[in-house]
Amino acid sequence: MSADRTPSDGDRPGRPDASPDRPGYGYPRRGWAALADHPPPGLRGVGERWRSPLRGPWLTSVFGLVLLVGLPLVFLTGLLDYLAYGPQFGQAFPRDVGWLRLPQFDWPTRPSWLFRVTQGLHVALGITLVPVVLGKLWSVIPKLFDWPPARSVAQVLERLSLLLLVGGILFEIATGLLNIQYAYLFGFDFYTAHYFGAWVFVAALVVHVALRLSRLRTALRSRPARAELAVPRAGTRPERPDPDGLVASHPGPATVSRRGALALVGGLSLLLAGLTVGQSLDGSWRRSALLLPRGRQPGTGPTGFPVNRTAAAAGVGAADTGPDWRLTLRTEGRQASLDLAALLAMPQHTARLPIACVEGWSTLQTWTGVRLRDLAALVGADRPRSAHVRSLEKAGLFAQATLQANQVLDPDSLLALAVNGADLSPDHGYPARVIVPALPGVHCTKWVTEIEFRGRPHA
Ligand SMILES: Nc1nc2c(c(=O)[nH]1)N[C@H]1C(S)=C(S)[C@@H](COP(=O)(O)O)O[C@H]1N2
Ligand SMILES: [Mo]
Repeated sequence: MSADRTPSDGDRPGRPDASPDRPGYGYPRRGWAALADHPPPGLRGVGERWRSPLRGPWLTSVFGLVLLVGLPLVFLTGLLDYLAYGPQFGQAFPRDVGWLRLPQFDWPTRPSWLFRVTQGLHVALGITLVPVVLGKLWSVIPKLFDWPPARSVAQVLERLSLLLLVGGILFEIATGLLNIQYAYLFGFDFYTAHYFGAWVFVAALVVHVALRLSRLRTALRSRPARAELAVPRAGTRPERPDPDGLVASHPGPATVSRRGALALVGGLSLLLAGLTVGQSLDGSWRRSALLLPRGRQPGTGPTGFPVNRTAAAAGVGAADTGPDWRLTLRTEGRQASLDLAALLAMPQHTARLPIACVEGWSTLQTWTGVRLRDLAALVGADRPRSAHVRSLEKAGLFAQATLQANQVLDPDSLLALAVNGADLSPDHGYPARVIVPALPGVHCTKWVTEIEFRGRPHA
């Protein structure tokens, strides 16, 4: 059904330039005012092209409210993930964040699923909100063609904040999605770009919310959600013209109801969530993670869980991990060298702990091995301040990692020699790998060859 009113531009609030009451109306205008009357050819009449009667403050505010709740959660879990990397050891990227430095604390080891949840939420919620972001952009698209581009200082500042807001969120989505697909197509460091991009976006979001929150509240109150969701397509009418010009000046007939539009966006979000969560769940769920190639089940048996980097890719061969393999333990002035038999002769401890990859996938497995604190005690480091772990892998960012004191001393922190009752497979780090509760997967070093305990033992 078509609109039951035919408003002209002159009726519309918020476009004073076109008002017949304006002094000088009807005469050719000069300077800035003339610019307003002469949009560039590509923009001429562009506002009229967007005629959906669904567009308006209410729909925009519904999307806005969802994002207002969801995006801060994505941001906060992102910051937590940064802190989990151990920025105090220079392990988080970007290393130097200037005055954006976050309060530093030792990332806890309990609950052991902490990083699994913060990182899983960051990635899954980020993906799930993509359709809502697109819905929100669709709902405000005529605003992006606002003309004249600069009407007042306030309008210029607002448009600038919108540029950072829209540009910021699209940049975060693009870099985030490429990263979890392991597609490093960009010529810059992902972590640095994603980190600073997030701050740019959040700064613009704060400005945007400060400017718009009261309008969001008014718009949501203008149409009770329950009543609006009961309206079918045939009864769908445009909202009243609004000062922001979201409502089309010549709305066309509704091709879908507002509830239909919301169901479409919500349905797409659920679909994306459904294709994502499997990467954080064990069992047959994992097979549903169609969007996340690395989070899927690589095989069966005790070592049939995802592999980040294979032994072959890491350049670790059978010769390195055979009978000549030794674990070197170091601390100030002391050193010990153990072969696999010596490690297996030490007290073995079993713990059920997750590996949670920064790219979003995670898995819970049962690990058996020697406690890190027992290894520290072996070289007299009863209370080390940190431990530096090195892999047989020669190059690469993940060939080493530094652990905090609490991560060394936790009774479930292991140099694992077995998983689910079987020897580690070559791809999972044979003969020995680190596994620590709540530690990002990236620091669970595989093919360990040396651990150096640092910091004076306390008296
Ligand atoms: N030496 C070494 N250890 C490593 C890595 C690596 O590339 N090299 N990848 C890390 C990452 S990013 C993750 S998520 C876990 C994955 O462990 P898995 O491959 O056994 O599942 O191993 C970690 N340990
Ligand atoms: Mo990882």
